Amino acid sequence: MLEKLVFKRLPAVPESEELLARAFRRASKAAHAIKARGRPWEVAKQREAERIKIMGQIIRKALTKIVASTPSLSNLPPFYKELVEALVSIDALRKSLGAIDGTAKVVNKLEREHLRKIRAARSPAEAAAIRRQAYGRISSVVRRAGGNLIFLREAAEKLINLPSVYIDMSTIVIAGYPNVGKTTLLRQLTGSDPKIASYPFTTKGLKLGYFKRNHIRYQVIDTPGLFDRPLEKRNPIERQAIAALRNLADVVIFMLDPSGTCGYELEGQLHLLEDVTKTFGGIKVLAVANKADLLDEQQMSKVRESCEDIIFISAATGRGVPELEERVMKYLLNSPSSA
Ligand SMILES: Nc1nc2c(ncn2[C@@H]2O[C@H](COP(=O)(O)OP(=O)(O)OP(=O)(O)O)[C@@H](O)[C@H]2O)c(=O)[nH]1
Ligand SMILES: [Mg+2]
Repeated sequence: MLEKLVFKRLPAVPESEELLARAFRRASKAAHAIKARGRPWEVAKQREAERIKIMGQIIRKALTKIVASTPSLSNLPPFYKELVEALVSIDALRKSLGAIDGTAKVVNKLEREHLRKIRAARSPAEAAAIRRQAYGRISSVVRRAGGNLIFLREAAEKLINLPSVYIDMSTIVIAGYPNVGKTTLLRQLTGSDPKIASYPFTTKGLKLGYFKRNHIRYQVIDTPGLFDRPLEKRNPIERQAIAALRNLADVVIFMLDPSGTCGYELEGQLHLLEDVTKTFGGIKVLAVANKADLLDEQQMSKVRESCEDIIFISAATGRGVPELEERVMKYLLNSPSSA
């Protein structure tokens, strides 16, 4: 079963002043629309009541919509959980959503409380004073939630750009140091076309591509460059790569650049390879040396010394890529998860 997961249905989160301005505007419009029937001061009272009702309603609706349209955090598949954690922190997200939910409830309470008072008001002036008091109290409650609204808005902006992945599709993850040619290989394997550049950190999020073999689709995930360092030192961009490796990879293409044109020594790259192989114990890691078009005999034998199984390719020219693909397919077709 294929399951494509998306974060595309996130709410547009307004800032507190924006929300208040919208509520004031709508409330005043609604009050004017009331037909003048009955004694003038009864009409005035009705108008004040309408303003409180509509103001409260607009705010409550906006706030509960934010909470309701955020995907349930407890039911997220592990990959997305790790991704959300890396980018925004699940705990902070939960707290903010809780606070917004609480604000909606307080607004509801204030609305009802002041509507009751308006009903008992004895003059238009008194009704207007009560309405002003309601506006003031509701406004300050909404302003107090302003920080949470900004946090949720920024979180939504980050999450909405997350890729949709097929959780259950056979998946190849390309990993390695920055600037070694990972994205160039994604393009060779799948024809997808994300940005490639001659400097590190070009890829800042996960990039996806697909290819078909014998009517079966395979998912290829290109990841941001990783350095050789412990997880707790990794930044949110690197942690997306880790989330893909840990949760989605059936096989990893670990790319080395022995030419040094990436800007990093081979030693650090080999150490990262060892670390990735150890950390994700159950997953097959294929070591690939890229930029073969630039390598001399000495550079090649230096890599062979450290990894006997190394596959030489040139992602840029395509040399060696079909052989790499064969190795990947052979592994995927024989792996237990392909059953
Ligand atoms: N000569 C040569 N250059 C290559 C080869 N593969 C990639 N490059 C170049 O290496 C540079 C980096 O390529 P990318 O594919 O962006 O590398 P990346 O690993 O995705 O980089 P980040 O996303 O920054 O981690 C680009 O200038 C590519 O054109 C290759 O096989 N041979
Ligand atoms: Mg890249």
